[in-house]
Amino acid sequence: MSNIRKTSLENQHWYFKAAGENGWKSATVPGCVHTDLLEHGMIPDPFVGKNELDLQWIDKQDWEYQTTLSFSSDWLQEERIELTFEGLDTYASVYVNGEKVLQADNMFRSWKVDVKSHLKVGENQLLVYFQSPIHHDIGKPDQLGYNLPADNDHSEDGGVGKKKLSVFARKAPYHYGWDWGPRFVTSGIWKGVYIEAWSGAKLMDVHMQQQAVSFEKAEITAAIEIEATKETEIKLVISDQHVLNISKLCKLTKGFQVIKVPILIKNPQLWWSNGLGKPYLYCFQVDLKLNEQIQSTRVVKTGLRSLRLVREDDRNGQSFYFELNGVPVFAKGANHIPNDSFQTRTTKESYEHEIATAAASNMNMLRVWGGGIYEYDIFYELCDEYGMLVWQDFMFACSMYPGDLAFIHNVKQEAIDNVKRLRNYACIALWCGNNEMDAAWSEFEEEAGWGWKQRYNGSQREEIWKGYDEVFHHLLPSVVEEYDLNTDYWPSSPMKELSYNKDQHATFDTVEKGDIHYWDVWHGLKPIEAYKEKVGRFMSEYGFQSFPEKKTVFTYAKEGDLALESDVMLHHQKNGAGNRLIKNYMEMYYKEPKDFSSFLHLSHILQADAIKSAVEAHRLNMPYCMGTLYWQLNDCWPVASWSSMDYYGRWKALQYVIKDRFKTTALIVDQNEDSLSLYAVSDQLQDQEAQLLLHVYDLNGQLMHQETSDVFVKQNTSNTIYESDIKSLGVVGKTNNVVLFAQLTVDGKVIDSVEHVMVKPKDLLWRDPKIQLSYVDGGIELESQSFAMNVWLEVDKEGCFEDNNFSLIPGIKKYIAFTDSVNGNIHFTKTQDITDVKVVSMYDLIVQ
Ligand code: BMA
Repeated sequence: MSNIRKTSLENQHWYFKAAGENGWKSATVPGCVHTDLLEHGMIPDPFVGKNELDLQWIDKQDWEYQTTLSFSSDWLQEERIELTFEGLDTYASVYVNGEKVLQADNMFRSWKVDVKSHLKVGENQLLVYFQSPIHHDIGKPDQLGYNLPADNDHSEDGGVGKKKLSVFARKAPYHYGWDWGPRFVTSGIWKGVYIEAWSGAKLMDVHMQQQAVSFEKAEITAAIEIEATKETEIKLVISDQHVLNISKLCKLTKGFQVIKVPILIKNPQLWWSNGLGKPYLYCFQVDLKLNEQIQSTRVVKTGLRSLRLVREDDRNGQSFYFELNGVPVFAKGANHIPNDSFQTRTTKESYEHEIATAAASNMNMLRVWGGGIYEYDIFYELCDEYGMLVWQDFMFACSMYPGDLAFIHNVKQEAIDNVKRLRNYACIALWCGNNEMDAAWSEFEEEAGWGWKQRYNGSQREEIWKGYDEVFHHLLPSVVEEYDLNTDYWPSSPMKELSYNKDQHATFDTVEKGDIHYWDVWHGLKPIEAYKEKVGRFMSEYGFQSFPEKKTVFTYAKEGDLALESDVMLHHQKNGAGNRLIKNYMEMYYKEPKDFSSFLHLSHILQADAIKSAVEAHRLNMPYCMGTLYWQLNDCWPVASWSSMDYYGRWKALQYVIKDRFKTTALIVDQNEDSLSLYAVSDQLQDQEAQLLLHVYDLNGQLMHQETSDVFVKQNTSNTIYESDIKSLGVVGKTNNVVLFAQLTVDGKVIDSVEHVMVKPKDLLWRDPKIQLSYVDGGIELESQSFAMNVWLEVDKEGCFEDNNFSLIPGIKKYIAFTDSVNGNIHFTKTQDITDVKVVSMYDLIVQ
């Protein structure tokens, strides 16, 4: 028990109203005005139909939130009484008993203010006044003399014409709209708020700096920040859940100080990313004792590991990979966006569902993309627990920002706050300055980029780049260096290297260095096969859209809206060309879908097939390529998007394909014009002696060709284990009627198996597979009479199957378990009873 008095202001009565109006109504804190209005039935559901467009008035309005605080005289006798807002969205004035105590202007900062002199015994009023972010910033483009580029800012939907205001507010960029997100410019107390009263001394922060970590020892420095109201003697006690127990007597001076305590842990249990080992967590506790009594306590839960980004010249260019505890890690994962347009209503359970999904899908890295928020702590806690590395962007994306001193100062404080908050998490692998700004502006290569700089005259261009250079090449790296020295910084994603010449900028073609966002498939309309040609050192973005499943579509659309180009379907598609692109790509690869429902379903298959091609190309090029993060894991509302899991956490076909293709050892088929290769890609840290079995069947299940061989699968790399020309498989002239089945076994245990068809799905000789389904041991068993592709299981219960969107070869039965995903509990070891499972396959979706 510490002597610090702390009271959270979250569990008390808050009220809100539009400024200048009467009638306070109850409010939820943390929360935001949109969700409070919704709670009172004052607005319709923002996600339904085109309601978004009717709710744009909310951000043109100022809002007030208030509550009452009661204090006893004991509280008021303490020397310090500090009010902390962990987050205010965004332009907020805070008043205590009518007196202004704080002016906030950055959603991403936390604010602490001493309010002792404003408080009285008994009831006190706390009021937060939010100025409309739109009114606050509307004059800024004119002041600047030009509009800054911000292509995703849906200013016109917001009724402010071409004025891109998102860049002026240090507020989640996606609130202003994105190519997968609606425009809801929120206001509110979006994170925790509390009051602490104390006297003497208090721990302000503890940073467990991991100086050097190896299998033998962990050398750590606990950097302990303390604030003291007077000179005093204290004792610091540092312990963990094992034997660590260090005491240190210290003399404090009045004010702020940092005390550093070295810690040595012998033979530490290391933290490993998912797939490589256990993500072991230490629980360090620091107690500050005054007169042998605990005055203040901080707990830091973290994993011990060495982690760095390795960029070294090699014969192919320059490496780009993460090394964890000395092991080069192939990063498998996705880009994460906020889980809700109103992020305050994302629950712990939905975060757990997301991270458990990532782990169950054999991922080991997520990128917290720069157009959203620095995530809540729970996100990183879960990443630590599940062994999920985090590539952390600073919150700047696809825009250029102002570079005036006030803005830069604000960004500096934001960076310090967030680096300090997140630096203890074991998962933090990289700090990255921004998303796509270096490539989009392309300062040193006139012809490249997104055509932004051409919109400005010489001095404007200079001014914009100067601001960029200051923030991303000076300010942010220096904050990382000062506050989180052991984590690497990368100025922009994607980028080749910081060279200050034309070699700096990544393009779709610069595959030898840095990271790449490859969008020539999808935005660039290239065929899916192009994924194979453009494999870089680290693929940090590439993506392919699909619609959400029908159940999800029905949360925003009515039966009558179910048409590709209906107003409502188009409204829930924020990428202008999106619906058409899906249709065009679909025509390239598949037969015509039977009806609209089949079209929705086929869009999942298309997306899954596309991303599968990309992931396989990336993995089989290991160790040249050492990372693949597809765009995007999740959604912030129900929408057609690049996500593999929709707003409700429902797995699309892609999620299952990812789970399968990200297996620790994966068997990959690579077919070219007239040859075929098989790869065993291993992320395992031991070599494996394996057996490869290869069968070719006709679509009725008749075996046409078989081979077996012993193969050696070298650890942590991609191995070519089979090469053949198609001729020798005996399938020439019959490729539309065959399926290749390959299986890798180690000591009799199947490590991976794949089914591969040799022509585009639309060219296959389709016949009714007549799938039979039976319920066994709580799971289900399936078999088919002829080859079935994209077999899809559906049940009227939220949860995930162990596998889905799979193939069935006649004669080979498949057993599938189901897990409900309550509390993110995605475990397939113990299956749960299900009944009424519906099964369809590609055959049922297409016109014969
Ligand atoms: C990348 C991302 C996002 C965007 C996605 C799809 O550019 O960084 O900005 O949503 O592509 O267009």
